[in-house]
Amino acid sequence: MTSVRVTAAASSLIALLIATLGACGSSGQTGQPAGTSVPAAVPTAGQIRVDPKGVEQIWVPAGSFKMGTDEATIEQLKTLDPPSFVVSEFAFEQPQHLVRLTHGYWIDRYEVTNESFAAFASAGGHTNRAYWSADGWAWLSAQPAPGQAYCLGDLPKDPVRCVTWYEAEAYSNWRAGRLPTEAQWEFAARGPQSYIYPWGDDWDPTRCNVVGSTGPVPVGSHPNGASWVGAHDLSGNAMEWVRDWLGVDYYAASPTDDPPGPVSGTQKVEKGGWWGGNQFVARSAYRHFEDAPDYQDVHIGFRTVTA
Ligand SMILES: [Ca+2]
Repeated sequence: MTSVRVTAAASSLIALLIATLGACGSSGQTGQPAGTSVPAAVPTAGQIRVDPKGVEQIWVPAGSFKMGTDEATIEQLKTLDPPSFVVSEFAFEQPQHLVRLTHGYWIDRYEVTNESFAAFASAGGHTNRAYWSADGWAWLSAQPAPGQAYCLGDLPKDPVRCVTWYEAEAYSNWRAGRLPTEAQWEFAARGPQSYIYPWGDDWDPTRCNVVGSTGPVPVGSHPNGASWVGAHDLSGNAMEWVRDWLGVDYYAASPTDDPPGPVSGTQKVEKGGWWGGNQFVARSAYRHFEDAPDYQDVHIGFRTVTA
């Protein structure tokens, strides 16, 4: 009988130790007190998910890179006979400066498609005030017939274009996201190595829909041009609205951490170059910004970021 009592006591002690060790292990791994919910694991770079609207997104982890272009690279580019309008814009890529994205984020794997933008419109995107900023709603209310404009190339999987920055903003709100900041967009394209192009430092016209192109192509048509995290068409196809206002001197005073762009302005930055462009505008540091947020044309689309 004695031996039985000892065994039972030992069993209870062992069970208690196991339970205690288990609780300690859980707390040590998650930083959460025992008994609280365990947070989801942090995604890995390039991890793919499908968001609630059915759009594929890629995880970009927190990290640092060199934003903009250094003087030596610009001098080298000038030897390649760039168009005069590009030469005049080089200065806005300077000075190259360190930027740190302190939080990871989900960015669309592809440019927003006609198909996805049509879903936004069908869901009342142009009638639901909740999706629109005050300026965006004022723009929309002044339109004779709100809705998606016809645009050259209207296949469902083509990138949506002929959309204003305001519409891109409203669509992103419908997705429970935002337009990427310029820094988020550029980091998704260049990565910690700060590559010149999404695939590396050497120009390769076969990796993007840019040179000699007469129109958009379905998103993802150039998989060998994907960036370090696997985001497609960051170079070419549709040029992409980003969240930032134009600030020609902003890089000189940009904060290192999560630069949001100037607080106000009249024009928005556009990234990645366009179909029919050239190797200079297809660089990830290139900044095209002559367009107000109510501008639209056949070259300009966007993608969305979700925290
Ligand atoms: Ca693009």
